[in-house]
Amino acid sequence: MVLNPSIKGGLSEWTAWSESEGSLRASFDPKDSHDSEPGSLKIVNLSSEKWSLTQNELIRVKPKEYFVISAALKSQFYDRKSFAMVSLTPLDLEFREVPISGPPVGDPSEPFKVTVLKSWKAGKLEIAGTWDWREMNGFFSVPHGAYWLQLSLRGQGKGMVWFDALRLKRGVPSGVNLNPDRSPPSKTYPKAVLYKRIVLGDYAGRNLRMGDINGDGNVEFVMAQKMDIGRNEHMITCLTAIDLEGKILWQIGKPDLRNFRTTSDIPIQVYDIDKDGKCEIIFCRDFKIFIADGATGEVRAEERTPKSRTGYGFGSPPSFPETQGDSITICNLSGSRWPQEFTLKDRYNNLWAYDKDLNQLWSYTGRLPHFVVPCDVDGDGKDEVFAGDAVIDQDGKPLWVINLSDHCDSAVIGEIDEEPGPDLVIANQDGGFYFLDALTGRIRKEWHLGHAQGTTLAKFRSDIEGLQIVAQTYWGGAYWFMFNRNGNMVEADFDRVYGWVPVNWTGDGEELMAAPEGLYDGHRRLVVPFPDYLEPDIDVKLWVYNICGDPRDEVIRYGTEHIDIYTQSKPFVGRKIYTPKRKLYNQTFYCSFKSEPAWTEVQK
Ligand SMILES: [Ca+2]
Ligand SMILES: [Ca+2]
Ligand SMILES: [Ca+2]
Ligand SMILES: [Ca+2]
Repeated sequence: MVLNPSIKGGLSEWTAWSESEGSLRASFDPKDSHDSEPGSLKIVNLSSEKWSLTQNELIRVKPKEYFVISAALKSQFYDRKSFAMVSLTPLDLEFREVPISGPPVGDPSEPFKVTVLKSWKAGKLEIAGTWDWREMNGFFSVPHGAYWLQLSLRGQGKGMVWFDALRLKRGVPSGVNLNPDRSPPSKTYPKAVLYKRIVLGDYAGRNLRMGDINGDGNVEFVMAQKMDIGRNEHMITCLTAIDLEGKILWQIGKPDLRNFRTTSDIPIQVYDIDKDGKCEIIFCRDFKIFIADGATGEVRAEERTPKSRTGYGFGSPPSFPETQGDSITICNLSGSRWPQEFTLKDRYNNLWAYDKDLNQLWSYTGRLPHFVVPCDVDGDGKDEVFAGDAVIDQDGKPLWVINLSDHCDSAVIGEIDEEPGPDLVIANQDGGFYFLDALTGRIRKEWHLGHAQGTTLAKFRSDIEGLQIVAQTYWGGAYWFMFNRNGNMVEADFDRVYGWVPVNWTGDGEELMAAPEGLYDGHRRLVVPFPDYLEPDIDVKLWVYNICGDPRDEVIRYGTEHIDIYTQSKPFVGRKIYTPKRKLYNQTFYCSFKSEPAWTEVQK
């Protein structure tokens, strides 16, 4: 079936609605067209309110049917909060909207699991800012319980938007595999063995950081608790450092299990900023930035956090004169031999850069993501910082700014496609997944698949050229996708997600994906189940680190009461072992995970 709604033939088939009476103008624009037929539908909205045009006829569908939706959109909006979209709403047999329920199976890429995932977010093509015609494509599976789809064009804010070449087609994009591989894997995997089980005390927190904080060659854990303050801010209440035996090394603040939960990142990283072999603790608390000695927790340096700024007003307005900080990212702005700077951000408007002595270097105001991504994009040895809507040079000046609908949940920058030069992949919530040239911001490909939440870059499949991108959606449908290096979809799963943390389990160059119950390969097969795991039903989180034995990863699985560390049952055999390049010190809940190929000769 091809549905080609008559958006050129007048408005008799649509019902118009506007929150602000008399502010909506919808008309046929004879002069502007994207496809070979003349004209397009032009909508002018004169108010900052919401509007919609809903197609009178419903589209008959069955649950689990696959559709590709495509359209060309062009926009001219006057502020950064305005947007428009093509939208499909799933309806049940009684014409009520079908809610999407959870919890998602697998690591959902949020720090929490919920049972209701709210309204369906797939089947939407969103645009914001000012753009010439952009072809936009989406792919979806009709949600369980939905028998009708209602098509609408909707938006909010002052400006103009044009729609053309709207198509809805039953089917699957070419080259996409929908089903997990049922055949046995062609290789055998070392089994997972429980290396350590740490029973946590009243200091347990959803936020876990790792690093060698005392220079004894072993990794330690720092757990953070926090409480909500103000409108959308949070404050670290307690930091506790424990060793691999679960012994408390030091504690800052007062532990309280009521402060376990968190729904976002918090401003703390564990990182050796002076390169003396012992990690420092860089964190915010009580409206101050601290650098504390990792071995003792004693404060070495402190500075007041920056003055609050409303910026473009995304999220809630600031509650306090100074920012409390949302996340900290280590970066190399000075081009030194190791990264010695960091950025601090608020939600979701401002970013401040600091050196290791807590001098503020610059600040930026834009549409901030959850967690910025540092990477040397222009090849001068100094990091640029991707700040959600811009790549910012090391001196604070943007190389480019882009205006996409919604905000960035996660992103990765790396050598992804075949053309030399870094590429950027953005998961921009309801706005979609984007593949861009990192140096110019040019969009090479975009996919509209739901609430784009996670992007991971790693080598998951030896049968696919280059690295793969694993992507997840969350709100309104937890779906999982794999893309090849050209941004073409190769795998899709609308029933579950598998996790986003890559695991170098075998050392043979192919990584696995960490899920709460074990490790999946790039064909969605559970190849390494975790033995004896506890807390099966709650939202455990996963991370990787080389904690013991050879350079292969151990998997850290942590919940409310335990940290479990899994290692391999067998030693590595071979002449060279996979040791991918990562920045594990920049830890976030928001799946900006990059694992790039590197190998180490095994010493005889
Ligand atoms: Ca240590
Ligand atoms: Ca140090
Ligand atoms: Ca650079
Ligand atoms: Ca290891």
